[in-house]
Amino acid sequence: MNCRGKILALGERTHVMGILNVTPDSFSDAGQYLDVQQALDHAKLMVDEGATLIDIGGESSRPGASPVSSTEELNRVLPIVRLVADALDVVISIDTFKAEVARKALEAGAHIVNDITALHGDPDMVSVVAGTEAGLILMHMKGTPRTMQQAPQYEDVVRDVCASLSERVQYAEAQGVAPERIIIDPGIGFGKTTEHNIELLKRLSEFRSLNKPLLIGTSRKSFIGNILDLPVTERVEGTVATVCWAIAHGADIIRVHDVKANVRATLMTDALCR
Ligand code: 8Y7
Repeated sequence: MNCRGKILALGERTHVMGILNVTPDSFSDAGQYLDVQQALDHAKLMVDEGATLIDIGGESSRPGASPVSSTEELNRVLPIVRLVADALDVVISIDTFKAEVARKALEAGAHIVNDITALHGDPDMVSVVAGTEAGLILMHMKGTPRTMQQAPQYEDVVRDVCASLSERVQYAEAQGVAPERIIIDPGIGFGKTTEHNIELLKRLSEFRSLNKPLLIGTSRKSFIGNILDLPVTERVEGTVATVCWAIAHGADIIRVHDVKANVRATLMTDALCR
């Protein structure tokens, strides 16, 4: 996959995307990386540990989080996108659903747009992506971050999410996004109960029918906390278990906070299943 000149060799191995939150209220790294130097150090560490992508986000998508303006989001992410792009040989994704933030982040050196609304958040997003050679992650979410955990219901969660992603892929392609630059993601935890998340993972291989690279983000999420009865700081092993399972059932990219543990698990799982 070629994203604005940067090559991501998919299929041969699983790629690990390290999470770089630049929000004062993000749910597991609260306020730790607001400082740009600290953020760069954290990105460097993740790359040293084996991350081949860094996902930079300036707005918390935690359930119930309050929205931030484009200006505030840009103030948070742009300096860091620039620094990471200059200093590190890594694929940068910008976690935003705002077209203006995406456009400026791509200009500053990002390669992929990670849109958790799958182009529902901003009508201008699709043309920003189509007008560049950026990659696009289409993630499924039911509702909005504020409302998504209010008793989500599905007829068949896997079929519903598959159908929704398929429709979003068709829309993106019809609007000019290159088919080979689209990545899909079922959006673990976004408008899903613990049972829904487990069902999505159990039947993950059904997403292969969409013929797109598959990204999975389970890192430290509540369903792991619910099953293990552990707080967010104690979910690494649970996360690793889901990562190995996801790779064995078709994931191409995994999005995680704890890069070292998950890279080791990924290399081992790749040796067993690829
Ligand atoms: C995901 C994500 C988050 C995910 C993609 C968290 C931004 C919540 N989760 N993007 N973002 N997939 N593509 O717990 O699962 O990290 S934020």
